[in-house]
Amino acid sequence: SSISVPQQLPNNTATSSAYIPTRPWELESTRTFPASPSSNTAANGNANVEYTLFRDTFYWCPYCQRVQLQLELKQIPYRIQKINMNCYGPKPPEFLAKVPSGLLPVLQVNNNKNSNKKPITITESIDIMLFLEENSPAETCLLSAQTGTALSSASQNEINAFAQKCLQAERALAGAWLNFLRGNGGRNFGGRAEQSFFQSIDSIEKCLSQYPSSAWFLGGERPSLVECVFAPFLERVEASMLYFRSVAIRDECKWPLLYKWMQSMDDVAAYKNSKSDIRTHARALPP
Ligand SMILES: N[C@@H](CCC(=O)N[C@@H](CS)C(=O)NCC(=O)O)C(=O)O
Repeated sequence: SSISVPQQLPNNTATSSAYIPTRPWELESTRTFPASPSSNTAANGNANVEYTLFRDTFYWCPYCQRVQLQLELKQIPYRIQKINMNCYGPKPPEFLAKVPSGLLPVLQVNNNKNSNKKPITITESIDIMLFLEENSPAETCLLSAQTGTALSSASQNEINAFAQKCLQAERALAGAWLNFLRGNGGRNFGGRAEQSFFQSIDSIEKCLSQYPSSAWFLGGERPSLVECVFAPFLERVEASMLYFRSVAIRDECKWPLLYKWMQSMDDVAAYKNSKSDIRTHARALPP
């Protein structure tokens, strides 16, 4: 039996319904949300959009993905400006003038009330995310007692402290993962790097046990800021561990809460739209 391969792709891919991308924000540079009260932008105009997110041209960067996921979950309108990562090509001088390090993501606040309407520029994904939490309507808050305590009686301070703990577990995972993937010429099985990697997954499982009846880190019914931070890295960890180490982190017996989290995350439309695939991640991140 042979696999049939189309001889030629349709040349009108832009209008063929089979080729409409599922990522709404890639179609245009300004993303608005019909149901969002702050979506009062003129028909095709960019003028009133408060936020510009500078992110990498081909949507590989996990730090950019976490910020964009947050904007999507909060339904905050934003404009995207794509900037090359160094591996694709040069960055525009105007961008480098704003951000000498050249690191992405960058959030530009276009009409900031506190800076005489001069645009301000924020770097570092977590700083951007905390800024967005502080400067958006309370009902969209992804760190609020409402999100966090639907199933508990924790105070906002307790939630913030627990969120911090989760974010530390995320950084520990990122470090342990890259060590296991890349360190020691790839001969890491059975060694310290492998052990630390599994310990970092155990810590995540432990964080998820804080609110065991909810799929989410902070409890409640909606994904939180912690989900936005974790998802892009867990996606890459899952891919590269399967591809290069034959390790499945999505394992219902070993890490049932992480399993439930990953399955639930895959049902979140905003996340699904941002997700890449195992092979792309593996090829982008060889050991
Ligand atoms: N700590 C930074 C890390 C950002 C970062 O490392 N970004 C990489 C892309 S994943 C980057 O812009 N590198 C420069 C380049 O590749 O051009 C953050 O959280 O925002």
